[in-house]
Amino acid sequence: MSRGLFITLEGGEGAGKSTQARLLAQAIALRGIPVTLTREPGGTAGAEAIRKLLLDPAQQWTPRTDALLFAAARGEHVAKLIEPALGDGEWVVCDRYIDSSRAYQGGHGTLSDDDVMAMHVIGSEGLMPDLTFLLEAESEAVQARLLARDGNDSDRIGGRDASYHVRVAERFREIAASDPTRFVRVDASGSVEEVHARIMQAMAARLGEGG
Ligand code: T5A
Repeated sequence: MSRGLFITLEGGEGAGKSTQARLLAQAIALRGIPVTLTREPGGTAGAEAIRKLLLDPAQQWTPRTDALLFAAARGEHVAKLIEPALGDGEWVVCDRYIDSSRAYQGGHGTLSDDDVMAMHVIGSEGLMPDLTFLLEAESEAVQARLLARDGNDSDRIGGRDASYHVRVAERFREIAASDPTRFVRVDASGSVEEVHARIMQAMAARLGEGG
């Protein structure tokens, strides 16, 4: 049995990753390919418990603890869900993965990209996706989406100021530029259906549908 394809979706808050991950997994399943849809932080009971700690606004983790907790959650997720599924020949569609840690925890402030990748090697044996979609949308469109969904509520990380998110978007672009074979940058503006169509266009070759 051949190993499954590991696909991740990345980008800032409200770019539409969860929506597009769900649609992509449905499209893959419709073609008769076994697929697991999952997310980070989370995906297993233990990693979901760590997610609660990470997104609790009452906690003030240091940047190092923060990065270690994300790496620990990922380690559980990879060992107990992602790796077994890929080994069984299933495709895995994951809403955020290591590139989120590189963009949010690494590359600026306390930890370098190398630090984050070193934690990834220890926590998850360095497992990298085969294909990563970076969803990029204008911040005005994203704000409107999040306001419509959440009102004024937001989690600890999503609640940070605009300049923080600009830096994160910049980091994502740098990371994508450093690995153009793995990354596909997707214009995430427009309707849900339009964005899905762009992703499916980029998936065509992988699905054996030409294009
Ligand atoms: N984090 C995560 C790290 O710091 N390091 C890490 O290693 C990891 C893994 C996760 C937080 O943790 C941080 C990053 C995050 O801050 P989360 O709640 O999972 O927290 O946050 P997000 O992943 O950003 O989830 P969001 O739900 O906020 O964003 P999505 O998934 O990009 O957007 P989605 O699909 O939920 O859509 C948001 C809203 O917009 C609508 C949807 O219906 C929804 O209401 N929508 C659209 N509306 C109009 N047009 C479209 N094209 C639309 N697409 C979606």
